[in-house]
Amino acid sequence: MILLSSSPMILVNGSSGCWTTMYPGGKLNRGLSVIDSYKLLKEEKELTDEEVFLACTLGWCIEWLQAYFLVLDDIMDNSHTRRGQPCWFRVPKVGMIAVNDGIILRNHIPRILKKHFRGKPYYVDLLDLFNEVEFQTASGQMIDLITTIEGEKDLSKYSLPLHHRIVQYKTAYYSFYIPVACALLMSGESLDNYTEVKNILIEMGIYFQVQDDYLDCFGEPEMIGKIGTDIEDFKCSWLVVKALELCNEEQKKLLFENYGKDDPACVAKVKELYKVIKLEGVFAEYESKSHEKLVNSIEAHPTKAVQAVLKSFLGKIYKRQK
Ligand code: DMA
Ligand code: MG
Ligand code: MG
Ligand code: MG
Repeated sequence: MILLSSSPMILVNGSSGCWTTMYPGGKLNRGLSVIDSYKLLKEEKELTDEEVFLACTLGWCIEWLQAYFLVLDDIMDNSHTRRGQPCWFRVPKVGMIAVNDGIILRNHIPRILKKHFRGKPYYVDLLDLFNEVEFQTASGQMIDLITTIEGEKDLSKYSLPLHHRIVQYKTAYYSFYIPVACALLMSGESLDNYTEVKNILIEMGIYFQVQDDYLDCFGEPEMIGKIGTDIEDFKCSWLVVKALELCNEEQKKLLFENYGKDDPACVAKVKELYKVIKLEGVFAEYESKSHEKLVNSIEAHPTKAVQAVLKSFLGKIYKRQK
């Protein structure tokens, strides 16, 4: 497998056995954030070629982590498309070999770290960071999945605190905390001194997953590159949690009867109900309030360089359409 850090083109020796050129079609936000954050932490100083290379390498490690999670997430969520193409496990020659491909993607991380960071004073901290974040994400995925087990589905258990716990673990650490943590370690910082920054990044991650839940239902598949499955999958999505808060008894009955059914007519009824209770407007309000709260927390941070890192991250996701 060859990584070209300067372009989003990757050569992959996939399970089909031949060398193919893949255009991943992902936004690479997580990976690019390492280099962006590192540049901002260095303020005016010009980066050396080695620094650029190492920051890109860590960026690619995060993209590999993301690819591994997504390949497996699409199997578990029974999804159809990803990044505008069929999910990897839907490719006929691949099928469940995708599970092993996911493991191979994941195994590249410690191998890349060993190759390029073994001699660095922060090597052990990097390994520990990737292990810890993988564990947090897998724990989030576990809570996300066990609430949807057949025979144990119970909409009355869905609440904002449960949603908060799921998305904090399944999304925030690997999407928001790890890119900045990598840049901080490369700058020689100790992560113990950055708990406030971590908390802001986790809040940003929660906001990002609420957007993901919103786009699952209201986004354009051509734009987001995937077809939503949260309603069919009985997911504890921000939308259903809000709907439960806003529905009258009759509407609640409709939700209980139609949510989590793999039937287009049931899905359509749920989407119609979301329109009737004006969830799009509720989301728009949540979006601007969250943004305001995040900006206030960022501006309360004492260092300008750290503020710049957080603002740049927030700017990339505010009102995103994909
Ligand atoms: C994503 O949750 C979490 C991980 C760890 C991949 P999701 O299933 O809502 O993501 P997507 O909407 O991209 O399938
Ligand atoms: Mg999914
Ligand atoms: Mg999922
Ligand atoms: Mg989703």
